[in-house]
Amino acid sequence: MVDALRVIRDDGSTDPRLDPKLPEKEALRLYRGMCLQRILDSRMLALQRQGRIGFYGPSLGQEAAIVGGAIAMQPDDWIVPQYREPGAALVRGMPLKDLLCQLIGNSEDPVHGRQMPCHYVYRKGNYLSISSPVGTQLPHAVGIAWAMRLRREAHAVLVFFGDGATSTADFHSAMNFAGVFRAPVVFLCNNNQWAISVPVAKQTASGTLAEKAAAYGFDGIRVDGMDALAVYRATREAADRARDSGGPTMVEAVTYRLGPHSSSDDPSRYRDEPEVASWRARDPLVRFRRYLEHAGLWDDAQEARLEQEIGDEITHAVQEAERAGPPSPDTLFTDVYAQMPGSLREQMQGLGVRGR
Ligand SMILES: Cc1ncc(C[n+]2csc(CCOP(=O)(O)OP(=O)(O)O)c2C)c(N)n1
Ligand SMILES: [Mg+2]
Repeated sequence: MVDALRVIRDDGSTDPRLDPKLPEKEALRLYRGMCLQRILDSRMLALQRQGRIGFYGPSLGQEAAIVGGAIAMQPDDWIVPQYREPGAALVRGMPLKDLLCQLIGNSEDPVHGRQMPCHYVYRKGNYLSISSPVGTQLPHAVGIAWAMRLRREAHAVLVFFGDGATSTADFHSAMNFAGVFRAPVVFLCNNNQWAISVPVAKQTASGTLAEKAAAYGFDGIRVDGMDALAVYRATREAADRARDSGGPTMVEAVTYRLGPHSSSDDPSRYRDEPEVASWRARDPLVRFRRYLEHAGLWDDAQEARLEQEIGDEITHAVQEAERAGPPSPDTLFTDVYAQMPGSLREQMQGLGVRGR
């Protein structure tokens, strides 16, 4: 494997030349965000199996590459997700209940039950709606970044995508436009080794994904995606440069999808357990916990308290969300036209609902 930037060593100490020196509060916020995403995943997969939500895309193994990247951005920056980053929205302040209501698609779902399940959005946190078609979020992110340049706003955009997305035409269009127009974007590629059942070796003939950036005229950097501080450092530097008119950067986080692609997938049908086990041994939560312990910031009692707290928060959010009823039928018609056309009004009346 080509060397990737790494900050946290096996014993929890850090490379002093690379350590971003996170303040204690930030380090704990990052760890909490990763633990929340981990626990949320197992709870949501269980809810899906019980038929209480329709669909879920977990991110087991990718917590550092997601939360480490999100936390490196400023609140006025934008985050453009693929579909595995609830941790990035939650760390920006998205209420868990809003996420749960979207997963159920009920009357309190911020998008009124109209999106596909597990396609949440957090407008207040500048977190764009999820893109299911692989790669389509990349030109959207570059568009937002270009708008920032035109408005002379010194912000940046962080866009998440997978190794599979690097094979799409949208990846090329987005990288090319961003390079030519120096759009303030950080392209964070979560190379989790698989695109459902297609391994990364069948996705590209390039040695790395990061090196693709060179063809578009900007830097690509490869980081250990199981190391939250490495992802944080690279993303932070790239975002600072972007805000400072230095143009885009691609960050390839080398990571692994330890779980299924989604609640509809069974990875044992296409990959071998020894491969999974070798990556499980590099668990990003264990690595970061070792760092916290080494710095004297964490112990077993704090870990137990955090797990309990997160578990209770999720239970509470599920209870609250399950109390809301289904969306009212008039939401089939609202929010589309400023002036509802007569044909729609007729259908709405036919359904026996009143317009708003
Ligand atoms: C344009 C398009 N083609 C195919 C699919 C089906 N599909 C959904 S996710 C996925 C794999 C994407 O892999 P990757 O980009 O590596 O992201 P990961 O799921 O590994 O995070 C595919 C092929 C799709 N959603 N959109
Ligand atoms: Mg992938």
